[in-house]
Amino acid sequence: MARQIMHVDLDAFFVSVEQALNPELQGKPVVVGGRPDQRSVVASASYEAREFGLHAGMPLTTACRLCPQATFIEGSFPKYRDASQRFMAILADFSPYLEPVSLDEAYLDATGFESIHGSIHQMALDIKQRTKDELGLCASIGIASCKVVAKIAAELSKPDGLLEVANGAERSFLAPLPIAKLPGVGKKTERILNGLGINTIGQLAVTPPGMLKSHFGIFSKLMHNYANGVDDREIELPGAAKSISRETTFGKDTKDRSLLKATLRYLSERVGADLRQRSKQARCVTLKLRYADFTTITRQHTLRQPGHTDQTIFDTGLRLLKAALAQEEQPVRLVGIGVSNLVEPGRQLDMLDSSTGRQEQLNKAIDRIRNKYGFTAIQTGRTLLLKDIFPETDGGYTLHTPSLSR
Ligand code: TTP
Ligand code: MG
Repeated sequence: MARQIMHVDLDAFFVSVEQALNPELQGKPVVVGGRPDQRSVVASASYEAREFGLHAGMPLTTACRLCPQATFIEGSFPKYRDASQRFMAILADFSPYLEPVSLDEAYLDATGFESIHGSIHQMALDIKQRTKDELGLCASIGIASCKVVAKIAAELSKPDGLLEVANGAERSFLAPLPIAKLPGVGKKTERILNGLGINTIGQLAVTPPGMLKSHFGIFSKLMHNYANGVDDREIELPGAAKSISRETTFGKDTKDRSLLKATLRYLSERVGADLRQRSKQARCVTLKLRYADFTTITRQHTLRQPGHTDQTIFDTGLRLLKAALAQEEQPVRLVGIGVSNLVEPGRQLDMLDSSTGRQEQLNKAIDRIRNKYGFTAIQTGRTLLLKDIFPETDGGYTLHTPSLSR
């Protein structure tokens, strides 16, 4: 079944909060950012001010020249934070699958919610009504089968808009739009694409990603997918870790390959255990190395299939480690391994591969024993070496620095 993703974004947020608190400002050109004589830029412009060409990021001096009759307000962050919290609380009443993206913007998964509200369209109208009644603010909403299309729909619907893109109509909806409408396409990317004769999202959609690879590297595939309305990103609930990593600084800088490998194995097992504890799979593995002179490098590899076994993390990390060491003479001061781009476990092609299936079974058994008796209850071949080298670490507990980044 197709998902129903909503993107909700408040119109002229900072300005609208000021207008809600001071009705005299309503319907007028208003700018939040500072006084016109300040060397600052426009943070938010009312839609009335936008008619004079004002927009976020414009120097206030320019804004004042274009629209001297506007009211310029310095703004106060606590007011906006308060409004934002109340806005998110309203959204949370509608769906627990809520991902706040910024102060005035959130994604919501509304799949299957039509039975509660009559339709998803009605649900969006209800959200808009409550936001208006309780906060005096206007929300624009895009509804589509994925995040990127919902976001673009919300943006196009502004102000006070509601735009629904039917499942299956994503490509034809996106096709005529200029590429700058695609999230992530900034001025520089736009220039490069225009240089290649690509001006619309539709033209980008039919350009083979291989043709863009020399310009945009790994992002070419992502751009291609987005341009085709393909985006399988899930709603990320706050508090869900975006990445999991562990690292170790050696007591003494080292070039000892066995020690580096053993440490990498140990760290991979810790990361793998964390990942499985959270019932996640990772698409990306990152190796971090700091050399004796403190130069720090990271090397990343995207897995063909998302994985969560210790072996997958370790094997990938080891390949990256070998490649990095081949290019550097210096001893290593720190080694770290991390996983990111975390996804819910889905049906996996790799499960058909019996060696992966066996690894999963093995990890399950090890996790069970470790959960009961502690992480060090089981030492795998490589990490046993660490016990001799760092006896004081009890096989590891003081050795690692866990890090969950959000
Ligand atoms: P936006 O949602 O980008 O802008 P907006 O809400 O003012 O207008 P729109 O109707 O187009 O959504 O950003 C939300 C708030 O974030 C905005 O009101 C002010 C703040 N902001 C800045 O402080 N600096 C900036 O450069 C931008 C773009 C926004
Ligand atoms: Mg906004």
